[in-house]
Amino acid sequence: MVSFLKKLFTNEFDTTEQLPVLKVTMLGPSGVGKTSLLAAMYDQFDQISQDLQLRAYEDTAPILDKRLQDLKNMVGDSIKPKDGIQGTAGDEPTCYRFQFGETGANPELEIQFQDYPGGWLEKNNQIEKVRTLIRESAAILIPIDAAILMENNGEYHEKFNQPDQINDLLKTVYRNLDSPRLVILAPVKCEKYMQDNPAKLFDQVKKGYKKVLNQLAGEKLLPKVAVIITPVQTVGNIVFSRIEKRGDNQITFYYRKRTPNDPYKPKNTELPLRFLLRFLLKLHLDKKRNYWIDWLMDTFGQNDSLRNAVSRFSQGSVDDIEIVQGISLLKLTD
Ligand SMILES: Nc1nc2c(ncn2[C@@H]2O[C@H](COP(=O)(O)OP(=O)(O)OP(=O)(O)O)[C@@H](O)[C@H]2O)c(=O)[nH]1
Ligand SMILES: [Mg+2]
Repeated sequence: MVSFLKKLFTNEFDTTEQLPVLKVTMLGPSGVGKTSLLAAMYDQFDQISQDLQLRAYEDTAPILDKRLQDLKNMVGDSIKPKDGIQGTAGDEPTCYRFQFGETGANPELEIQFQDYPGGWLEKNNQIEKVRTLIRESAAILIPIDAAILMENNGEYHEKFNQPDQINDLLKTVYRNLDSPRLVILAPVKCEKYMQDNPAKLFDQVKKGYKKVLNQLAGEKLLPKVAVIITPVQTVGNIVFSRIEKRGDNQITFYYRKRTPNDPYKPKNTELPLRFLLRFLLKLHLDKKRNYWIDWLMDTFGQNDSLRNAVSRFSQGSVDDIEIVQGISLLKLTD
């Protein structure tokens, strides 16, 4: 029903007007859950904010609706995530486009999420495309496969979450940064750990991404880069169960339902977006101006009602997040 309504509204809401564009890159190797996270964020947004709306453009809605259906189907009897969903394919990054604005008013902003096949991180001829995406993006969203991070003392973390490759990428792209950026570390597939011991999950993220965090906390980047950790439960009620190893390279992580009748019940899927908007609003309030933000901030600046709606949304409950650095880039009140 919701997706039907979304489609209906998508058509109505579209305008031909050119909106200011804000780009966000999904960054991470194949299979961590980039596309699924995006679909889950989109699905839950309506239910979380009454004042604000995020509408997928016509070309975006069907792909994400399909992915959502796949996620919801995971709450079936047997769960074997590595089999379930097809990875992102193609030679060009997929750009998911959304119009963002106040409910009942014209959209004010286009938010573009850039998604690409995670395999590109391992291909020399494609890595330049990923660098360009990051360079053009105000924020990057790094989904982390939490089971891989946490289980077997993180034995598979380097190999499958590839923190070193991410570190190398940021080293090149974030050199001489000319505008503030937001880095969101988002553990997914984290249902079990958020239930058992959230503090341990946060700790492991900081250990597993130590080089990245050290780099971003360097003298030059510290004032310009905000870093947050926000675990997102994209499915809810599906928890890690076991690892199966066949030969050296065939490793499968299995998940199970907590109890047989547990429903699809995502949690905290709106947090990344909440912080993204908070980051933008803060930039506006600080009047930190630069080439791409200029245009964008004019939007917030001229529209008090939108600014207030964003401010309300972005200050909602924030128990399950940690601001690692850059609180001054995110703090709205003293
Ligand atoms: N248990 C569980 N599995 C998930 C979750 N999110 C994604 N998955 C599974 O993880 C696999 C990879 O998810 P994708 O979203 O396709 O990952 P991706 O990063 O976009 O992968 P590429 O497109 O290949 O780069 C899929 O089989 C999903 O079913 C989650 O929250 N919990
Ligand atoms: Mg994908």
